[in-house]
Amino acid sequence: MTPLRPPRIDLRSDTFTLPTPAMREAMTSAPLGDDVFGEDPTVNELEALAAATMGKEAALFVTSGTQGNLVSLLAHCGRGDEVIAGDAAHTYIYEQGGSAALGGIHPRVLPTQPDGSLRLQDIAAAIRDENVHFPVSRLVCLENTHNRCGGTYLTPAYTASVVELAHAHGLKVHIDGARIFNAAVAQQVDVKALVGEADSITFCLSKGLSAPVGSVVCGSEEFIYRARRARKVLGGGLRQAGVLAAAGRVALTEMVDRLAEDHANARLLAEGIAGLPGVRLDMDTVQTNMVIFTLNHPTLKVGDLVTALRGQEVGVLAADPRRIRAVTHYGIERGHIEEAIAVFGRLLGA
Ligand code: TLP
Repeated sequence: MTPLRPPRIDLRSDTFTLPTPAMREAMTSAPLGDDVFGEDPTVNELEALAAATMGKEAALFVTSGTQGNLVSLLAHCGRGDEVIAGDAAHTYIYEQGGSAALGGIHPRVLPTQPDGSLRLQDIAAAIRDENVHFPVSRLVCLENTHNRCGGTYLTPAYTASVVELAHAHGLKVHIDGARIFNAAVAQQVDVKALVGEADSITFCLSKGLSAPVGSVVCGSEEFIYRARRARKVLGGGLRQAGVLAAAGRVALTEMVDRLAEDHANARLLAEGIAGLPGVRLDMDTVQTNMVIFTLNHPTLKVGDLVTALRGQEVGVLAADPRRIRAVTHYGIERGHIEEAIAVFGRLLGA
């Protein structure tokens, strides 16, 4: 098998970011211990920093965004409980239905709006009354920024209104905030305002923030205790995880503000390709570090264009059979975007 080689201009995802020199340095010198026993000082430090950053009591370092969402759902819900989520949510589409498969949690999906939100009236209508026939409505799950909607963000006011509605009916709220810092930087608000009174949040260190591995779940002490138990049964109890947490600490302290560059580059890319033959791109969706467009070209299908771009050292992903996604991140400079726009232009016959 030919070994896989990444494209030089890799816009497939911000998960492809490599650790910074400061992260590598921090990883080699981090004090370590056994984290299953709570004795890794670097993990403890990262968790305390993450909790304070999100305005929550406690935090838990986990291996990935998928694991963070799963342990959160397992900590909030029991078997037969129901989670209300969008039909385009990452937790619903891309996480193997883990909460149903492993936790017996029933998904109740609502139409995801083009901006990534769920309509308040849809949520209200989905909350079930007490009835022997029904599952128990337990949790609402939001996603900020929204992956399949093209990196659109939710505002503090919207999130607060969902939390208010959910809490009034005794439901909890979890935020899949894999890219919550992109949402904060784009809106120039403190990330705490985006989390507000939501009961839990997962955010990723290994996407735009460029750490090699890891995500963090934040919530109350009591919630994090249950999430920690769920992580252990999933085999996610790591030992000297401080080597990873050290990079995560650098991610949180040094890599947030520069996300604005990624947003400017995404905008540049979107403006550069929006007028090309076959490209249908709604500029209103280009709010953070993603560009998603529909391809309706006379000769090229999505798969053809993805392959042809790859042949010219530009990596993108098919979001679905009709749409292509490009993501900007650390390591992608303005010059790369200009090159990518030129390649798009040549291939689409502009
Ligand atoms: N998303 C990945 C892959 O699914 C394709 C990507 O490249 O965008 N929540 C959201 C909103 C996400 O976008 C992702 C990753 C996750 C959760 C899961 O994170 P990981 O990959 O760390 O399990």
